[in-house]
Amino acid sequence: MKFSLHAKDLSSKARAGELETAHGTIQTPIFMPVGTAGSVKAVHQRELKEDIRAQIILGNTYHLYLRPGLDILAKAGGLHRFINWDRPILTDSGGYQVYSLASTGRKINDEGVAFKSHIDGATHFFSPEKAIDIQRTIGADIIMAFDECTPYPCEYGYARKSMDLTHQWLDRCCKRFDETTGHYGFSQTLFPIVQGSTFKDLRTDSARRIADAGREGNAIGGLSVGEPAEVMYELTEVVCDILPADKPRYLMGVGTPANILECIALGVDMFDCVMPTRNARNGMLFTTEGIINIRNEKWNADFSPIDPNLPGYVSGYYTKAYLRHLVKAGEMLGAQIASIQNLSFYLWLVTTAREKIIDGSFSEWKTSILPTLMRRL
Ligand code: PRF
Repeated sequence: MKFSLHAKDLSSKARAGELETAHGTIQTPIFMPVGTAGSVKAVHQRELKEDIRAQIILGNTYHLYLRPGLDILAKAGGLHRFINWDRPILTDSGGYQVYSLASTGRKINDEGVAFKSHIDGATHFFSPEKAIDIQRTIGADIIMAFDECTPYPCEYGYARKSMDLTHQWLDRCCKRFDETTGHYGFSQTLFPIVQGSTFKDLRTDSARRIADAGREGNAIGGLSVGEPAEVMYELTEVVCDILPADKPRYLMGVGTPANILECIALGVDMFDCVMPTRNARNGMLFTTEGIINIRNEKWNADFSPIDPNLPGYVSGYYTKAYLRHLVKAGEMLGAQIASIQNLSFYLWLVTTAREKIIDGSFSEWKTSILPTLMRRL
């Protein structure tokens, strides 16, 4: 993997770069649509490429390991081949999903985490070594270290203990990763994850420790878990200022359009979040003109396009009134159109941010566009 910086904003810490992987080059800052179980919900791979212009998607170790399972993924020749996606993929390690999805009957110790499958209740065990082995078999370009994501709020004592455990697990992840090779003839890279809850001193310690691991990219976890946005920005800034500038920084599970622009301004290069797809399925649309609840009565005879300013096909082709009808009627096409709209918007957002960083107008653009993007229509 190779990361190169192409431009830096003068009035913020925003950067525009390029990340080369075995499955192609990603232009940063980038948003990565979440394809949890081998599918970005309600969206075809062709739409992801051609309409949404996704450059990299995410998969989840936890889900893929439980279903379809490693046997099938190995037989398919890895996740890229299984799902027919030839662009980059990143997999999360399971360190977060084990906490958010398998919360009952979970037992954590130094060795790893025992948890019950949310599908059939069967008990499984993830260790740092196992999380690496599984991600070798899944075969994503970028794989994540096994961590513990603390909840919010979190007591200082627990946050410190948990962070230390994440650091110990990182050493084990790195060792396993460096002792093994990719299964499918291309190389993978491992990103470690900063933790430390909402405590500046812990975040500082963790960021130094993660930087010292000397991997090709670094991630920030444990944020956007319920803390106020200002707290998230403050800690993101503390961490970004410590993580090496010449490597990509990935802020996990973030966020709203405002969160993304603010964190780009702090030096974050990569984002993922279920918000565009999950909210789409509930009828909440992100558009270049503001946020729309398409279930609202006011759209019932609005025959204007969903979003006239986006380049993708669905945004200009379908009307708000038609999409409202589909969503109200529970038609599956409603979820499809809304998901494509929201992801097109998120990719437009980061692509435009990148253009503005390069042409030197990012900060002014951010300030002028945010009220429009976040207003409720
Ligand atoms: N750790 C991992 N994945 C994550 C997170 C984390 O802390 C978050 C927190 N926002 C989202 N996804 N492994």
